[in-house]
Amino acid sequence: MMSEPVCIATWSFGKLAAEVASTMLVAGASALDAAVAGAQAIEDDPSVASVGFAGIGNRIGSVSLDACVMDGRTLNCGGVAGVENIRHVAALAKLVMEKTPHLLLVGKGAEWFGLQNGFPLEQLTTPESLAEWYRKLPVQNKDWLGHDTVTVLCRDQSGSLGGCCTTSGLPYKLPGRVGDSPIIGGGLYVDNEVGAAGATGFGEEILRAGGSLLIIEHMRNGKSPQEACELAARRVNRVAARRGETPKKAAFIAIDPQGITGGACTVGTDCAFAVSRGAHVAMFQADEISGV
Ligand code: SD4
Repeated sequence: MMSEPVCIATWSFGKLAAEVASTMLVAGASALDAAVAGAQAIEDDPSVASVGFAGIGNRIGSVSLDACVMDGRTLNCGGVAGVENIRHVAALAKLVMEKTPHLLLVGKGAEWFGLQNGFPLEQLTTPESLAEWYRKLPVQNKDWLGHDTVTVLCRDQSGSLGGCCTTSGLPYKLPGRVGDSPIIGGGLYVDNEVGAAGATGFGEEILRAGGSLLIIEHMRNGKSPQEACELAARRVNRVAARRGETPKKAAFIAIDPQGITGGACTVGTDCAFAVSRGAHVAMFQADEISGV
């Protein structure tokens, strides 16, 4: 029996990712291919200052991209981190998955691998993105600065799950800093037996709390996608409370093999997400969770 294609993607620009992914899913594409194509539309959009081309730079003004992908059918996965001259890092992560025995390539090694496989090397800053970087330099990462990663989770017509997470990471991060987004189990985890989950927000806190794999394991133990995302947000709150800190912004999305979706975030994260069913895309607001 054919499954209804479903996609869930983070933030308001997730709408474009869901539109692109759902068009592909309806045409019969695999969940992973659709997720990567959806994410790539955001990587290509210079008006999104937190993903791909024209992302906001690190402390020294370089754009440094992170991404990963995972196929829920095979548990095949791959990631790249600290990539400074290739824009389509989601596709590059997929190639790491397909063509190497490794899961994660970083920096110059990832760029060399991309170059060997036909990815063009390019300048990822634009005059506008550099001007924006300079304008916000005085506040740096003391504030959120609207910095948002796109995580795209899909279920295809065969009922299989696939996902992708791509970002330019926290703005003004130290050179070499890597967050949760390219880490399998951090920014993304996909397992057809259970579901798919992804994260956005402060990577340090997402990883400290256990990341996306935490959501998958809650679902494996019987929680719904919504309950599991709420538990992850609570865990972020709890970890922060133990450390005497205010919880930082973090949001989680998930989908199960039946196509049921969920989304939750810490208070003040204000995270919208897009869900497509068939070709229809609708926007939702992640529930803000204050408890621990
Ligand atoms: C990171 N998690 O590098 C990413 C940033 C992000 O929404 O998700 N922003 O920590």
